[in-house]
Amino acid sequence: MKTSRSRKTSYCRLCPASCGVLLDLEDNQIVRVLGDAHHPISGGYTCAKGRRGADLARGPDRLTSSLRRTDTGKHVPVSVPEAVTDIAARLKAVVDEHGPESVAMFMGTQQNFAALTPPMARAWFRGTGSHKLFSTMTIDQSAKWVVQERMGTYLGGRQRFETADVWLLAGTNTLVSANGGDGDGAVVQNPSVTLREARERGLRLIVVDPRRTETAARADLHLAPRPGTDAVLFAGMLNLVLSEELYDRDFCRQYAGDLPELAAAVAGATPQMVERVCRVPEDHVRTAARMFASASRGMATTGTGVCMGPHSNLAEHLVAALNVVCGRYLREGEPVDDRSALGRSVPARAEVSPPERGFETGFRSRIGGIRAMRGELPSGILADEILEDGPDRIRALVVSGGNPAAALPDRAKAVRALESLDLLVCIDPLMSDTARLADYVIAPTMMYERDDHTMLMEAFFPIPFAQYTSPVVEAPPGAVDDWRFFFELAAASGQPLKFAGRVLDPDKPPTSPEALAMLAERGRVPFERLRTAQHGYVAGHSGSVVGPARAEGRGHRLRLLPDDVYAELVSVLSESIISAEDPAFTMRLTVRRIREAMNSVGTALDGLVPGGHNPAHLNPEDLARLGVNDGDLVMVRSKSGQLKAVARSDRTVPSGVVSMTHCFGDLDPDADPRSSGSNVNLLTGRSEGAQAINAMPTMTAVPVAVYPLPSALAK
Ligand SMILES: Nc1nc2c(c(=O)[nH]1)N[C@H]1C(S)=C(S)[C@@H](COP(=O)(O)OP(=O)(O)OC[C@H]3O[C@@H](n4cnc5c(=O)[nH]c(N)nc54)[C@H](O)[C@@H]3O)O[C@H]1N2
Ligand SMILES: Nc1nc2c(c(=O)[nH]1)N[C@H]1C(S)=C(S)[C@@H](COP(=O)(O)OP(=O)(O)OC[C@H]3O[C@@H](n4cnc5c(=O)[nH]c(N)nc54)[C@H](O)[C@@H]3O)O[C@H]1N2
Ligand code: SF4
Ligand SMILES: [Mo]
Repeated sequence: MKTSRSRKTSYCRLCPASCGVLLDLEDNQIVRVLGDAHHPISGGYTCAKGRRGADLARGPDRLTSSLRRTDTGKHVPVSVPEAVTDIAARLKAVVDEHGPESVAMFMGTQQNFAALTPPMARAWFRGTGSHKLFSTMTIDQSAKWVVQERMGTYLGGRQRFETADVWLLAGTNTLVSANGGDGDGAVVQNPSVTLREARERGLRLIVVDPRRTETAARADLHLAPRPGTDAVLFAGMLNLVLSEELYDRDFCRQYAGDLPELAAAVAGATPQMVERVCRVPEDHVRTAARMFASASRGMATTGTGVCMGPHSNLAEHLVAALNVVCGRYLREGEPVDDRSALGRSVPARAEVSPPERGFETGFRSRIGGIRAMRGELPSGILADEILEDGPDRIRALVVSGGNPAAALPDRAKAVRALESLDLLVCIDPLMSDTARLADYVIAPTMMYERDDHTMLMEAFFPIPFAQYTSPVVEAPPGAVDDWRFFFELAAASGQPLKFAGRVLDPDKPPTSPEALAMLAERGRVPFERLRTAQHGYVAGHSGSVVGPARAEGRGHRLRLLPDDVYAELVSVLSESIISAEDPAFTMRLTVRRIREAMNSVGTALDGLVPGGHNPAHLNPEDLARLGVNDGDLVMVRSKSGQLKAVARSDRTVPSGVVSMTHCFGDLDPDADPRSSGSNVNLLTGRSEGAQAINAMPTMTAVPVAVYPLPSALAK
């Protein structure tokens, strides 16, 4: 029979970049993924994992039907309607006995790349009446939420990368992560070319990263602080900018509160002190502060390297304060930064929304009295919420597009918690670690099998842009769209489902395109035009400008130095905290990402990740000191635990640092790290400390010790 061949356009949904792709089909199977050269944003770029996107859907781990765990612990196929009926009944039993707070949901990274999943999952969850909502944001960059809650928000918008003459990237390796500062949308698509073009038009790049990353290698100035010392470094930068009067007086006068107090508080962070604590040469700190502050436009943005360290909330606050004192915001009359195309655009005003400190009033957990922020409890307390006795202990958990068994701090405890639940439901197309532990695994459609649009990713695009895609290939017959599972679960539980401003009729599910249209009805892109725009739709600038402050907003100021920030700053600058060394753990474990995997996605795909594992990257000098060769096994220990890993010699890593990526490793901690890698969260946990407010665990700059491991002990 003749092979039928065709080519379709779509976009990749493994990360926020949403690269345009061309899919070559043979007999209705995707045989090749290519970059779409006509795509207005990604311009033909794809990364290694994006090009394997179709293989993810076909690999041996792909679930073609949902699964139920039997009494013997074996997973057997179950139809979605049967699973929904059972799950609804079991949730009801839990709620009848223990109340609604015993039900929880964990929202993972991959649920965000299907436009319908987050709103529908949240709509189901709201109907349960529980407050136990968790997401990866609180094991990622929730320091950014904390900053807004304590500092307030300037409503005029931020200066953009596209028109900047300086940019500072701290703790983000955007050439690999396509991140550039979560939600800041700097250098996301086609990062290498985007960065090169920016530098060609004169942008000066400062990178703050202990490692000489791919991004740092492109910088005009690379500061390589000792891991975990960002708070001191940024206090030092602020000190220089304020004492040398390089700050924006006009912006500060109108919008900043506590400026003299901040100046006094950072006065002790002299360049000499920064050099001592951070090991960044004095003159580099001076050059960085002057380069940043004397340029006219551009921000400092951060990634996980700052937001996962000790004192992450303080460090992030100081970075934000640097942007404020340099006035890196849009003023009245400037064109707005309006990248919403399908989403609703919010008018920009030259006004401050004062800090709300929502973490002081949200739902209070019995674990450490931690409170919800923005409707979520921090994932750092999820395991305790399940394990610790109490009337509202979590007994049923629904995991949507996440893999908490691999991603949560203190892996051993996280796994114990997930195993101890009365009911664990995991919606995942692959047999993840979490799926292995689940009572029900719901098999959803994967990216090229569903209708979708880019509404939730607009903040990551450089211009107002939207794309729609229909399913390109058929889903396995047993798979269900994620959103449809939540719709059916709400219906089976008799819960109202509020979605896109209306209550949906449980007997009349919308089609996916109908639901996508509902979501986008307040946007400015006509839905029918969107659906026919093959390479996406460039919406053009709205023409709006930043409006004046309203009368009631004129007195509001950004709080640069609230009392709790002040107290932490004083104690950090008193030095003893940051430089205190435990002689047993003198090295520092740091976070990193790799091109070939997106958290756990791709880690198990044959031939994608080199060697199939995540090595412990170490400086060659450290390897020599340990008597270890590249490829040998090492043991890494922290106060919280230990792991075995394959050592990799890497000159980009400074001496004294172990750089490892996350979401690898078998559930069995004794498995050979050469085959499936090592789970870094065996090293994180309570003994490494957690932030007040958001219970953010320390996941970078973790004190560790490294030992050679004879191969005989590998097993
Ligand atoms: N290819 C790929 N892309 C991804 C992901 C992935 O797994 N793979 N994950 C996605 C997700 S979920 C996220 S949250 C984003 C994260 O995006 P990024 O935050 O950009 O993540 P990384 O590339 O790990 O960059 C973190 C950098 O911080 C540095 N660092 C470590 N410790 C410190 C420190 O104490 N101080 C400073 N200043 N720097 C430090 C590390 O050396 C590293 O280069 O990436 C997203 N994109
Ligand atoms: N030690 C340490 N721990 C970390 C980090 C670190 O740097 N160091 N990083 C943290 C960060 S930033 C994050 S964001 C978290 C990541 O934590 P998670 O988001 O929990 O982890 P992922 O591996 O991204 O989980 C995504 C899951 O979704 C599944 N999936 C793929 N496509 C679909 C789909 O279409 N529908 C559904 N329903 N599921 C799908 C995948 O198979 C995978 O199991 O880890 C955190 N943990
Ligand atoms: S950067 Fe890679 S994973 Fe992200 S959307 Fe583009 S091709 Fe997909
Ligand atoms: Mo993340």
